[in-house]
Amino acid sequence: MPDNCLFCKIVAGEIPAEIVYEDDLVVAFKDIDPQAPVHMLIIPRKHIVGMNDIEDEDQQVLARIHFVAVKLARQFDIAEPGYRLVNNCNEHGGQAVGHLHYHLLGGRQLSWPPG
Ligand code: D5M
Repeated sequence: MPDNCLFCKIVAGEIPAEIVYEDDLVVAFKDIDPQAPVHMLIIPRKHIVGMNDIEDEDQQVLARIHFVAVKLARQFDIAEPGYRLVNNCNEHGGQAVGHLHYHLLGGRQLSWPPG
């Protein structure tokens, strides 16, 4: 793992986080700066910088992230009336942390288009 990756440190347990789910491929935890009543991040254990760095071998982890998003949406009671799963990619996407992550947001009406 890269020395300076915040989310690798959360995966390794070196930085505390409110973990809501983990398995062999992914970890999910509450966002430190929530933008909605429910706001969690779902990340691969493997260090992948961002969407543009996904490789063939990562298809299983990407499928797992979607599966876990639905599981958490149901668990946190946002499956109905709905939620959003978001990846921010690079500068124009608004990506601040260089370890692939998906925001699971819900619990309020989300607007469209995004800013
Ligand atoms: O989103 C990066 C997200 O990461 C942003 O919503 C804050 C969140 N964040 C940053 N540090 C932490 C820690 N330590 N715990 C939980 N959440 C954190 P981006 O898509 O890169 O803009």
